[in-house]
Formats: sequence, C-alpha cells, structure tokens
Amino acid sequence: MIFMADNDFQKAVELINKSGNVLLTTHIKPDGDACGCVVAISETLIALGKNVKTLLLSELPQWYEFLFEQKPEVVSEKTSIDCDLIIIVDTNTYNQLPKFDEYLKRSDKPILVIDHHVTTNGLGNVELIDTSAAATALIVFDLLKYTGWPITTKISTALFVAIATDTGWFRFSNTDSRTLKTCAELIDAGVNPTEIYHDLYQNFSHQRFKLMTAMLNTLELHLDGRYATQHLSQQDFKRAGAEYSDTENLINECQRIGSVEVVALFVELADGRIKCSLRSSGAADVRKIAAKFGGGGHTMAAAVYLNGPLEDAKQLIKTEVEKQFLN
Ligand SMILES: [Mn+2]
Repeated sequence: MIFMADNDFQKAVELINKSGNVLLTTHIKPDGDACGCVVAISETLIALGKNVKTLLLSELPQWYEFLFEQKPEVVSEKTSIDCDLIIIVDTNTYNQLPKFDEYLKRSDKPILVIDHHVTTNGLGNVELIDTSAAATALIVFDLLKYTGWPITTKISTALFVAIATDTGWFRFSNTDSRTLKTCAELIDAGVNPTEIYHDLYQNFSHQRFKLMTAMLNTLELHLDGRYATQHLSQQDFKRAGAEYSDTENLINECQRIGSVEVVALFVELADGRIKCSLRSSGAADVRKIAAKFGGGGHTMAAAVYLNGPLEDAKQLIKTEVEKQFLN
C-alpha cells in the first residue's frame, strides 16, 4: 500500500498549471473507471481554460456513451498528438497502452499518471498512485478536494460511475468506508444513483443479452464446484451480432452460484488468441495466476492473453487454480 503525500498532489497541480494543451488517455478496452476519470479530468481541465484532447486506444463501449458530450477520438494512423502534458489514468503499464506506447517512449513531454494498480512500469514524471483506492476515481476526487477545483454534477456523475463500476455496484470486497464516504459526497454534489443504475445495468442491447445467454450455456463447474468456467467463441459473437466490448462484467454472472470461489471467462479473439479474465472471491490470488503467463491485475480480478486452442488455455488455468486451492 502506498500513501500519497500532499506533496504529490502539489506536484501534479504544478504540472497542470503550467500546461496549456493536455492529452488525456487511459488503458485499452476502457472500463467505467477509465471512462469516468477521463470525463471528470477533461471537464476539470476545460473549466481551467486548457485545451484537452481525449484519446481512447479502443472503441468506447456503448453503455458509457452517456458520460460523454461527444464521442472521444479513437487512436489511428491519422491521430496527431500536439500537447505539453500527457495525463494517463487507470493504468501505468506500456502493454495496456498499445499504439500509444511507442509514442510515449519517444516523447519528451511531462507525464502525469493517476492509477490504483499494483502492476507498474513507472511511466509518469509525477505519479498519483494509491493501490488501496477501490477505483482511480477516488484519487481523482482527492485531487479535486485538495485543489478546490469545482465538482460539477457532470464531474460527480462521472466519478460515481467510475467508483460504482470498479466496485461492482458496491458489492466487491474493495468497497470500503472511503468508497462510500466519497460517494455520499458525490451524491451531495448532484449525483442521481437510481438514474445511473438504470443507465449502467438496465440498458443492455438485445445483442449483448444474446451474447450473455450464449456464455451462460457454456458454464462448467470444476474442483467441487469452487471453480467455474465459461467461454465465448468468435461464432458466438457473430450469432449474437455482438462486439468484444459487450463482454464487460458478464464474467460476474456465475458468481451467483453459492459454491463458486473463482471464475474464469475465456474469450476467443479474432487473431485466435484467448483472453482469459479471472475473478476471485478471495480463495485464490488470481493476479498471481495471470502474472504466471504474462498478465496482470488485482488479487480479486485479473486477466491474461493465452494461446489457443481454447481447451489448452482452459487446462492451463485450471491447473493453476487447483494449485492455489491446495495451498
Ligand atoms: Mn480502475
């Protein structure tokens, strides 16, 4: 656990104050924390009179569109990067920043990183890292409180979405008093949790729902029901008419089964690799499992890319889960 000093906030403020053109980005496959932080920071910087360019490294999932006034640019060959400060949120590793990592390595612009992950490449000249924070949005909130920069309804909504999604609507074990106290303050600043719940969780497209039912039909229980696996093939996506981004959070569905302690979702990618996402209720450290094959994440939630075919990938992970259960 790393505790930040006011000194770190001051250094971040100094970087922001002397910048005019800010490039803001986050990890590939942006989740709610990534999107919420990007919106909150961009709104704040615009209010401070800065030019802000938000650059995503893959498509914005449709269910976070309501946070954005206009769709942010997705990186391509045409992307021009002209800035005097780069801000990276919710990651601090090159492999989470494909198509941007090469630029970063060449760039001499100052970099501010705001993140809560343990895995780090130390990308920032100034870093606000707090691995005890349930979401990066909690650090962004602390920065806003430190500076006294206004927290508008739009900003508070973006931060609330970030925190709510990274805590699985306040049911994961990272939900602590700091999380709820911050959310209470965000509600006082204008957030409407009922509307947000609807926008986030009662807003599936028919295609996404079809993808979920396909996934549920692949459920297998292993190791006395303690380990559950599910998978999705390229065919499943085609049949449902769904996108990769439609998989977000679907992994959590089978944690409704009482005996299940560890869950894996294997998704076949277009290039034949398998993306394996892992969730744990605490019985196993899934970050260690992912790290063994070059992945990363948290104790309770991690991910790794594996070679196909699917059955090989499944066997690899099952062996590791079993080892952890035996310990
Ligand atoms: Mn996060």
